[in-house]
Amino acid sequence: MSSLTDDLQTIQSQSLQEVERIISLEELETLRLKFLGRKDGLLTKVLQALPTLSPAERKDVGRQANEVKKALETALENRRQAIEDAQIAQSLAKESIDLTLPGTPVLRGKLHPLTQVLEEIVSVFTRLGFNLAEGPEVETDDNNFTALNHPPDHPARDAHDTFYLKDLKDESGLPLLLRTHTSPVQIRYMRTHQPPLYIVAPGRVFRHEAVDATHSFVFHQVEGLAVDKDISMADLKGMLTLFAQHLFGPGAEIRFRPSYFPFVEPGIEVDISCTLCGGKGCRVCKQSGWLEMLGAGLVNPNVFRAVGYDPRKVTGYAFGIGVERVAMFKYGVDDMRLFFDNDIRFLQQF
Ligand code: 2NM
Repeated sequence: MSSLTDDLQTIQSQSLQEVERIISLEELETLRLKFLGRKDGLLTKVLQALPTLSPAERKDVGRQANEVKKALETALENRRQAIEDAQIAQSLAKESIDLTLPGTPVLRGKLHPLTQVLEEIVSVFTRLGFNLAEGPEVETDDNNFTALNHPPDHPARDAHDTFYLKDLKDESGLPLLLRTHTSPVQIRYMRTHQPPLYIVAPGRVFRHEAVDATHSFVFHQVEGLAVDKDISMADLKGMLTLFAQHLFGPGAEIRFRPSYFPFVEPGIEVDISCTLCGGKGCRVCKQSGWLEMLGAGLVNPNVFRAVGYDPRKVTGYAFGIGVERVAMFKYGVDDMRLFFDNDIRFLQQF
């Protein structure tokens, strides 16, 4: 009897000591099995021996054994809790986020400067009530030239100026071409709509010419067209003044110079006062105080006849704006090719 009591005391002190040294949940389980395992546990064996004892001994040893068991179970549970707490604390320390570290930069895309300027020009007119009109880049000879009052021998029709798709023919057997302006969009629109009409036609156009600082074989235009009763040069001037002031500020002025385009009569070229230098003269306006900005005029009656309008009943104005040209003035860029190189260091500035 006293040997079992001694055993229990040894088990208690030994097991409680061992619990304190344990640092992992695996070791903890091994220890639990060593003392409390169902078959071979040291304490279990004592409990299994109880029936061989006399009733009096059984009571004493049984109570003592239960106390040792409770004490060990409590110690194991406390240790388990301590190990888990330590593990959580460790992983928190390892995974903690330093909110003072600089973030990873997120690269943001944006619209190409030419698209920004094109959309800005278009919005000046759409907010004044113009409708947006678009059309194909591959056009017929009629839409691009004939209906726009270009005679058969007009130099713009020369293969040195226009890209012809010589294997593709329209219904009259004439080769299709890459549009040289967005005016054919307006021809299509007039053929399918009746006046009054106010439209802007933005888009990409193509001319067969050498590339340099101020020319590209592909560029962008925004053309406008107003057809109504009694449209005059004064309406055109008012509209273009609003455009100039939007683009270059409320102090901007415009001036008209006579010029010639087959689809208008009279034709004019329009200068805008250079508000980059306040008209005093600078690098961008080449010291003149004026920027040559766009072409315009009153729609030639031949154009109206070509689309089935009666030129005795309606008049109209039209204008054509070069987007690259405007972007160069606006940003002081002196070489158009920069817009097409697409060097990210250039594009990021806009
Ligand atoms: C320009 C200059 C002058 C123009 C004319 C037309 C149309 F279709 F109505 F006849 N559209 N655009 C025009 C007139 C374009 O660009 C420099």
